[in-house]
Amino acid sequence: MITLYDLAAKDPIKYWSPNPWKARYVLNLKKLPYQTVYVDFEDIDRVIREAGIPPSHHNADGKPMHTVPSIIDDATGAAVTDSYKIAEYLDKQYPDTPRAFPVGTEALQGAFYRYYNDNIRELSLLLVPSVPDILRKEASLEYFYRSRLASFGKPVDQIRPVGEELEKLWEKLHAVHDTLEGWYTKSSGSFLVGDTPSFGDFTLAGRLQAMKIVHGEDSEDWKKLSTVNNGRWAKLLKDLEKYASVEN
Ligand SMILES: N[C@@H](CCC(=O)N[C@@H](CS)C(=O)NCC(=O)O)C(=O)O
Repeated sequence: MITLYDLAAKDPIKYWSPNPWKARYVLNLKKLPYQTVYVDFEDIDRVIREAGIPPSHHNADGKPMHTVPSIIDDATGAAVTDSYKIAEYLDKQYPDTPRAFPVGTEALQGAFYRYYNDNIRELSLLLVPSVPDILRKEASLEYFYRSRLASFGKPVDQIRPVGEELEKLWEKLHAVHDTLEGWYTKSSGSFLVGDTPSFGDFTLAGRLQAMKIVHGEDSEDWKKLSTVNNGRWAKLLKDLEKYASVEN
């Protein structure tokens, strides 16, 4: 059995966090049996470390940091962290299952991932201020406010841009999605690689899911994102629905 470590949220939301979403999509694509452990923000570093999973990165001050998603695979004893590495591990370990990185697309996946992550950062200026609404514990809120003040340099409730700055942010986000739309239009199917869902689609969908779940389906932010590019991104989530279950 594989154990997936994911971020907790208060009822009725179960899972929402963009990076764990990618691992969940991959596990569902492969139909591998797994269980999910939901961890509150303030416990992530300790719980993942105590589970024997390596750090995903080091803080600016050199402190090793543990993050979700992480997995432990009882069948092999492997402990893997980072959504990309988890997908690579599962492709290698379970070669008879559908691949997150279809053969021959590895370079494309890497380039797509790099472009997306480098250009979508500003989306977090919309996402982060709304995250406190869905956390389930007081301690999580305290941790979240403290850690985001350190990383964003301002209090969480001042992160969301307003007025002209908000307009500029949306212009940038639309431009990024226009580029993605251009690439998807060239595909022979509805996914990045024709009719085959792959890690690139999951990367995008993970962030879209987070926006939709954290802000809510009726929110202005989700309406904006889900209607640009002729509704392509809402359709992408729909097309991936069968890989979006909590557990298989
Ligand atoms: N590059 C990593 C990023 C993982 C990451 O940043 N995870 C966040 C949740 S989406 C986390 O665990 N944060 C812990 C914290 O903020 O303390 C991946 O793709 O898995």
